[in-house]
Amino acid sequence: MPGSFTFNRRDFLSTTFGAAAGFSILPTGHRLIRELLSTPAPFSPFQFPKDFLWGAATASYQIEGAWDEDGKGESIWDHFAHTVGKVKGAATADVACDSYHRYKEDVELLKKLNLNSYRFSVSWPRIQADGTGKPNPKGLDYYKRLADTLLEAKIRPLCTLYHWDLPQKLEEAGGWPNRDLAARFTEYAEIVVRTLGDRINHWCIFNEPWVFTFLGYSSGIHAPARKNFSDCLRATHVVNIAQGQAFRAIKAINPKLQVGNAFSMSNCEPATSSDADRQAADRAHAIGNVWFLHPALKSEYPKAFPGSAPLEMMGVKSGDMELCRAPFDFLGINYYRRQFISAIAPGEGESSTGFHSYDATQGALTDFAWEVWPDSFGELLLRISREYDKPAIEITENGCSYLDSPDEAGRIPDQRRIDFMRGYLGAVGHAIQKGANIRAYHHWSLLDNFEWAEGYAQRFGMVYVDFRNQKRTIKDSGYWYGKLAASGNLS
Ligand code: GBH
Repeated sequence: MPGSFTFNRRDFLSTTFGAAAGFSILPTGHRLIRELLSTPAPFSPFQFPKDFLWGAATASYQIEGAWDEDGKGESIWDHFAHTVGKVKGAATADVACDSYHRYKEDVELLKKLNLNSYRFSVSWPRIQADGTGKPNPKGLDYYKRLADTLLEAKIRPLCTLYHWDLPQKLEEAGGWPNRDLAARFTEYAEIVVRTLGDRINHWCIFNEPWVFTFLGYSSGIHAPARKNFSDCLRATHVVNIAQGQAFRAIKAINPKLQVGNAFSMSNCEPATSSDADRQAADRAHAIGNVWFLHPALKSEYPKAFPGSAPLEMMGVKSGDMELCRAPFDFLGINYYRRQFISAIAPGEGESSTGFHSYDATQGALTDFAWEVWPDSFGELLLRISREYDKPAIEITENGCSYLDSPDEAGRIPDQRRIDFMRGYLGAVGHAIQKGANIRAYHHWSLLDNFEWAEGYAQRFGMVYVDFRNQKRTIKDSGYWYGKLAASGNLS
């Protein structure tokens, strides 16, 4: 009944929350789940192309530490972690992996793993403590040194301009729902690219805009911990504008620079074969996967609601959609797990709006209780490839948390991570065979690190970090991945 649809804030909240944090669990034995069971495709060996890039990814706040050194300002994540009750175990990233001081050791690790691409991010408050004004030369120097060390090691730097550490002062000025942020961000992007664009050719503008807008401004489980739905929607629009403006600003500095973004994506699988569930899954895909991609490539919001998008609530003005345009040179995709999507909430009956999102639990679960289901990754990659005309794709993140720690001999036998990587890289190979143009894979993460609201309770690294003394030890999965990177032969 699209004609009679009116935008209902409460419905939307409940549905988007489900998708946001994976809060809903489909009850075991619920009739929906039985229709979903599919058999995983058998693994098939794959020889990756010679020029395929093998990488690892990290982010400034999660690894750097040195939170107030050399003129760095406070970020919303410093503020959040320093607030009682926000992060598990009262953990902070004041020190984290201390990569601000140990970056050379970390580049050595990348070399040992035979990797030729490293995705890292720049901390905005290191460059502009308050988010405006003159750049801090010491902050810029750090990233110059890091980039030069990578280049000497023949590792391609892939630099993300924003991986969630907004200067706290800008949050106090209204944060991402404030339209001024688009200009502030563009100015910051220009500073970084003017300084580092001579040595870094590949850029991601934002990391996971969906996550930092929805979890930061709507569900509040991430910094800046606001719980205001219309603020969140406004933030998504400002971020879309910022994305377009930063894209043009970078190209104006040097049109040869390759500019992309890192989108969080999750295969949205209808809970049953009913039309209602299929449509719900399409809406979940529109909001969760392409809300920041569609405006960039098509100058319009995707069809996420039974009616049209709540443009007024989002603060969309005439001419804005042109500002959002960003014809990316490549799409970065961060992929972790699929979601089951239903139009029906168990026990609640039919929902005329939105969708309900459930964590799938058919496959094995990681220690973060995320389902391992590689086929869903291949499907998502082929869908994006099909719907956006075969763009160049880089996997900018993919990984899993397992808590394996050193045995008596000091070795870390994390076979489950090896199985995960083998499965998910198999899915990448499968998608390439079917015509997707995928040129790089970055494992999340190089190091065990500060996992946001989870603190140090999750370990995503191929390298174990002993946070008592900062000792790094390559896990078995790291050695396995290193061999694969050298041969390109997944078997
Ligand atoms: C990516 O986020 C991030 O880019 C990276 O920084 C992070 O370390 C990595 O993945 C691993 O998480 O949804 O209920 O499980 C992925 C999105 C958002 C997933 C927060 C974990 C925690 C709450 N992440 N979410 S829940």
